[in-house]
Amino acid sequence: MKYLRHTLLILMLVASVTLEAKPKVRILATGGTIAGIAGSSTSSIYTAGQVGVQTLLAAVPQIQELAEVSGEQFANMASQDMTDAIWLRLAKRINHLLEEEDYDAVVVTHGTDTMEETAYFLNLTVKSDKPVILVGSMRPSNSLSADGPINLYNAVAAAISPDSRGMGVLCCMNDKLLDAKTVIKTHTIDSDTFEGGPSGIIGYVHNSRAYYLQEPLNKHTEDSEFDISDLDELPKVGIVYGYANASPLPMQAFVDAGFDGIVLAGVGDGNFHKDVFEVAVKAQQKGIQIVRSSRCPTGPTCLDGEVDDARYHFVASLDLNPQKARILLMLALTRTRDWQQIQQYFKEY
Ligand code: DAS
Repeated sequence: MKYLRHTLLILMLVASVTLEAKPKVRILATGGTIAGIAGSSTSSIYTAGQVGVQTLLAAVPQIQELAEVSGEQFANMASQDMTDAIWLRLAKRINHLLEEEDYDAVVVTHGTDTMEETAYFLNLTVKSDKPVILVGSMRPSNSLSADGPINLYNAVAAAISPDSRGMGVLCCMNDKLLDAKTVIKTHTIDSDTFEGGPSGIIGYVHNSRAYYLQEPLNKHTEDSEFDISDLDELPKVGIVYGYANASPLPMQAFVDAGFDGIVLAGVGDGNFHKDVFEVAVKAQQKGIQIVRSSRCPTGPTCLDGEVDDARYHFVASLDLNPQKARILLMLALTRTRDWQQIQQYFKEY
């Protein structure tokens, strides 16, 4: 009898250790190529946002060894159709999952076309230091050597890695971890398309673990002062592309449409054609905030380079490209119209 009691005690101890609670990870599926279907396994002609979250999870059963993973079909779209309204709903859902439903991390499956923008928007609006990781793929789900399954597995592996906490919102693609501020899609079709700009990748995933090389320098997530909890819409901000002999019509159209802000994807260090410049000065005088950014893929848009920003009350985007400058300007305009305070936000975020 004594032997039986000892054996039972040992079995219970072993069971308690092996059944140690796994981290709870929620997968929010929004569509993209990772959920895309091509005409055949070797075709690159496909439709994004066709496969449901449960199918995505079924393709990677190994994920269940990492964490207690559950899926939620948040949307199923091509991310070129992403909207500000969906961003607001997504940020609120993530905040609720992390703060009210006590999930340990959230992974968002997403199209690659606007993944960098969604990541940066969430970087400024998620109010938790728990990992939030966006993941996609460059090949459709039924492709020969589809990259979605391993990307999804790696994203969950990174999401449960203790070192991922406090890193801000990340993207996980092709074994790389990229931070929300610097991540950029650099190639239209290459599976290694995501890069981290001049500062490079923030880390990588190898053998089911995340390894970090650096930390974000900018404010993000729970240190962010932007609160979207009571917002149902965002200020209207458009982007105007700069080029030789540029027409002022696009910028004038935004002014006439009553936009709250306009970002210029300028040439060089955020410069614009004199005809466009005239419209920008008048727009700023009407209270439409102008932000100078650049079409150059790397390098800062500096304050007072060839443009006297202080004189015209323009803001320089510093290290943010046009698509991310638009996001920060939208959120800044939910708090202030003061150009100097907005410029300070561009220094901090
Ligand atoms: N159109 C692309 C998108 O949904 C497909 C992809 O690359 O995910 O972003």
